[in-house]
Amino acid sequence: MRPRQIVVGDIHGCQKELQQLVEKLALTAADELILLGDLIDKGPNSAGVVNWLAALAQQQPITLIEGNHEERFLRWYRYSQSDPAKADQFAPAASYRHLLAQLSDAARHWLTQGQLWKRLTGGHHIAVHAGIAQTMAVLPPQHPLQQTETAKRRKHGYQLQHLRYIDSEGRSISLSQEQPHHRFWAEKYDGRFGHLIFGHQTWLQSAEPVRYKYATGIDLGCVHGGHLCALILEAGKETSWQTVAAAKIYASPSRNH
Ligand SMILES: [Mn+2]
Repeated sequence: MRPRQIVVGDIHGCQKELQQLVEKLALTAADELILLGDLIDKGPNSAGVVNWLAALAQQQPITLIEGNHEERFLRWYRYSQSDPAKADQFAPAASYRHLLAQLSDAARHWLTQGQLWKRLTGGHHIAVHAGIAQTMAVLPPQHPLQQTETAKRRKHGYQLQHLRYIDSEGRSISLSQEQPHHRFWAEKYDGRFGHLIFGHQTWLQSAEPVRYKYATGIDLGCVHGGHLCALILEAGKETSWQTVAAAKIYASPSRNH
């Protein structure tokens, strides 16, 4: 069998479904897992997911794309080392402390090794957590939120982790500013960087990948009682996909961010 690149959507602490999915995939040592981010928060066992994946990464190539939930947790973690008063102002500081306490040293380190995007074999597909607005001319650096980068490039990195809706000029709209005439970014994306495989935006009503002309969404809302989805590529071409249905509804979909 040829080595596969297997892109996995938002896990959000759903360890049981993740393990079922990986079992279904029957990985060989040459297969690479590419996790689209948002491994943590909302669901039943964030620490279990990260500990398990960090251990799996010892025997399997795994690429972690950093989602907005990892970005926020890691921001809190850095403050907890340098400025505890500021860390305490984070809304979920108590749950972050609990998560940190449950992570193995190896898992905590592994979680800091994420990247903003990855170009897959063959060069045609890019894995990204949220999306890319049509106004972006150059991809930001692959490694997130380095303070040495210019503010503009850091902003672009942030967009890759958060983007949902855009205005008529293609500019990113924050979740609270969203209007009915704004469009989902993938409807307008022109393929300039290749075909994007993305998570972040939940399609609870779909049991299969959601297709746009130049983008494919695979967050099927496992934590909200939907499915955990994996898109499978060989030699740079999509060959199939796999899903596992959630065992239950772990979190209300109304808080979809
Ligand atoms: Mn997200």
